[in-house]
Amino acid sequence: MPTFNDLAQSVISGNLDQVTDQVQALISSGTDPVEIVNQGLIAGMNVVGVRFKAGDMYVPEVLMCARCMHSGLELVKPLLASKNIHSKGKVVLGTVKADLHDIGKNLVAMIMRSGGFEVIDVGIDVAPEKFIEAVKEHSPDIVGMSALLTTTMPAMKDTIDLLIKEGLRDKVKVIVGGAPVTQTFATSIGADTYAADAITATDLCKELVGA
Ligand code: B1M
Repeated sequence: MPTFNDLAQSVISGNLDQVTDQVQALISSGTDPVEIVNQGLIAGMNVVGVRFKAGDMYVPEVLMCARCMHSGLELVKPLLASKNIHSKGKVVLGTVKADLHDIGKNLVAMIMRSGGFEVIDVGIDVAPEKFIEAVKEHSPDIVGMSALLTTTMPAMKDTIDLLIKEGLRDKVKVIVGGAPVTQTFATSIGADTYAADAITATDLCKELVGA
């Protein structure tokens, strides 16, 4: 059976077949899907992040790693989803305007669903107006925003400001996250809460809806 380290290495090398085989082997052996994600897939992606920053990896290679991450997540998705059936609340979730990073957001969606939330995933590059449309259409309990770029973090504030302008701010709680986001930033833009990872995000959402 592959180790978590084997899986992380396969993500780092962008080897899609190997990632698929290893995730399937770990699932078949009864390994906790949350551990497969955290200790295998995310651990690999963390190394990719460090190498990308250092200039040791380039965008096409990172995209291969991202593809591996997506495929791995897709395989564990049904296991996470089947963990809970009663809806604890509704979350509209998206990556903010001009930001195309979706791995973390997809992971947050998956863990929230496994925690019993109904998640309406509005995708990437979501303009404030599109968040508002989704709030009007779905009446969620929570709006969740993800940003991975320092340049796109201000779009979180723009979205909260538009919620206020549209008279919707009191009707929803707002949670923000993503690598460059901090509690201080979240407080400064008027979000209700900030989470550093998907599991904390899910726990905090439960607190926000009193579940
Ligand atoms: Co980009 N990228 N990228 N990238 N990329 C970063 C973010 C960067 C930090 C890399 C670096 O330089 N070290 C850097 C940002 C610098 C900055 O702004 N400070 C960067 C850059 C510069 C760029 C481009 C501008 C590069 C270029 O083109 N020159 C470009 C921008 C494109 C755009 O968005 N407009 C770009 C492009 C890309 C790819 C397309 C190649 C690819 C994205 C593929 C995809 O998402 N489909 C990519 C990737 C993969 C990364 C890194 C390497 C990995 C991100 C990731 O998926 N991590 C990233 C480096 C890094 O973050 N260290 C980097 C794994 C994921 C599980 O973690 O998303 O942080 P994360 O999610 C976490 C938590 O943050 C949290 O939960 C998750 C874990 O449990 N979380 C939330 C996330 N959202 C949350 C929401 C919540 C709560 C928690 O509540 C709602």
